[in-house]
Amino acid sequence: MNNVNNIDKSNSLNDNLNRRNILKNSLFFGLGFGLLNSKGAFANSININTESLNSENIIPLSEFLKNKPPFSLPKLEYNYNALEPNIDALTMEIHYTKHHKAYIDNLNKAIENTEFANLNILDILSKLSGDKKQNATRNNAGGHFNHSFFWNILTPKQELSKPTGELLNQINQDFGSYEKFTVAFEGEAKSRFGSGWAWLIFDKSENKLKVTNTPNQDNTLMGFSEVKGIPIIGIDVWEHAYYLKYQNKRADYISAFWKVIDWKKAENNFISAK
Ligand code: MN3
Repeated sequence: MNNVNNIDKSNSLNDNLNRRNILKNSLFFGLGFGLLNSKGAFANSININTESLNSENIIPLSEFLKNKPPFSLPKLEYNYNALEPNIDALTMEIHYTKHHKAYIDNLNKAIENTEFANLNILDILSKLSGDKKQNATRNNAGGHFNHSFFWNILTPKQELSKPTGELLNQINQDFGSYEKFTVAFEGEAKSRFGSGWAWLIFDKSENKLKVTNTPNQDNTLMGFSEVKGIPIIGIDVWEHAYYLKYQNKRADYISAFWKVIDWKKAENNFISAK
């Protein structure tokens, strides 16, 4: 199959129209808007991994929300070793080429001939009811979104060691200080029993940032999620995300995560989410 057909090749005017439609039709327009707008700065500041430019990797990571079924692995915009020593190259390679790829392949199989067959990833997530019959779609759609989001929020060349601007203001307002926020976020990441994710999310209904964690590949965009919100940053705390380098020391991996966050993208996510 030719995945080129799945990419929205519209010009900038159509892009703007599409964004307006997304804005009208989806509570989660902000996330896509932020991710799409952040592409330029991201791509300019890092090494493109040309080895990953095969036919399945033609969608830039920053545009993964534009991808439509059949889903494909978005192009990682840095080398596997680019996040060393905080995240090691072998973990990155296996995590991206094996784990993330498997979620995508299994998602494509799970949605065949179902109500989800022609939906983009955000619509799939929002339509999940929690019914057990949807478990394959739930696990693999979550896996695809979460990993795409995670790769995109990481940077090999961190320009800001902590949030600034509007995001910092809101963090100060909702958590008291940046330091108190990091303690709360790390608490979510450390206390997630077994496999899952920890998140900083924006709850639009309460106009508030929150930290939370989700089991397995669940996230706060899923229709049935008790805690709902638009992800601003998130960390994968499955053992496959850190075990080769950190073994049982999840806390050390979480500490290292702060050194590879792209806070400009996080702020873009926040501004768009509002
Ligand atoms: Mn993972």
